[in-house]
Amino acid sequence: DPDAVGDAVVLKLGGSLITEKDRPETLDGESLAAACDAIAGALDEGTVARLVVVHGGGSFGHHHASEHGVSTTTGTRDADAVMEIHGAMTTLNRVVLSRLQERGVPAVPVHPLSVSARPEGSDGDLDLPIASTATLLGEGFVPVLHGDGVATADAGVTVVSGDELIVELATRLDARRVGVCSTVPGVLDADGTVIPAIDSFEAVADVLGGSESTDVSGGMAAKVRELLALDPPASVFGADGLVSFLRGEDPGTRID
Ligand code: IP8
Repeated sequence: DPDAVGDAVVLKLGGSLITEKDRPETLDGESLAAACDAIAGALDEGTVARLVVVHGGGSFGHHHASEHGVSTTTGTRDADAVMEIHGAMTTLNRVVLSRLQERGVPAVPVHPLSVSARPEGSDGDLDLPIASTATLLGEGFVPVLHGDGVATADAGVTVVSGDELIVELATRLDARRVGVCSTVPGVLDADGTVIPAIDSFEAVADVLGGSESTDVSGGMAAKVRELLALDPPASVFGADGLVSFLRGEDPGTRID
């Protein structure tokens, strides 16, 4: 793949981490600042050379999506609804960008609604053209993508989650590592203890349950399944683990 960048790290900042999930369009400014400090520090130290950031929706995206009954599989043809979801997400994206930029991180936006689709015949799978992100990375920028609306054949506009985006990005960029930073310290077993490593779904299926989902993008079981299918190793960790992940360590749960 001529677009592959090879040594990129793909990092998701969960919506629950950077926003107050229960209050519409409310930021968790302290957690966002801490995450941006960790990112700026890693780029300064050179422990990460190329970084793509993806952030989730939290109380920005999910609030509007559920208000309009829109999910990753159910779409809308109402342009106002699309603009409410996309508008809230670009508002959050602008804040993330400016928090990164004020720490010297060369962060620039890539809006999924503008570049990707679930096209006819794709069975709902995401097509994410990678040229803009790959070229920005090659030129030294930190592309920042986000959960968004996405054009969907026969459904109008559905939601694309940050989790879908990191899977596509990691594959298309041939990334080195994937990190998922959220408010949970890792994948938890039945006692609430972090499982240090997962290398097969069968080993954890009982603990994770089937498909119970708490937001429009699906629960932990689906997340683990997708990260297992990826080529590069992935880590799921909490805010405390971000500095360590960016140093090349394996905080939380390593999924490989
Ligand atoms: O928080 C979904 O992204 P996620 C964003 O990564 C929207 O699931 C628009 C609801």
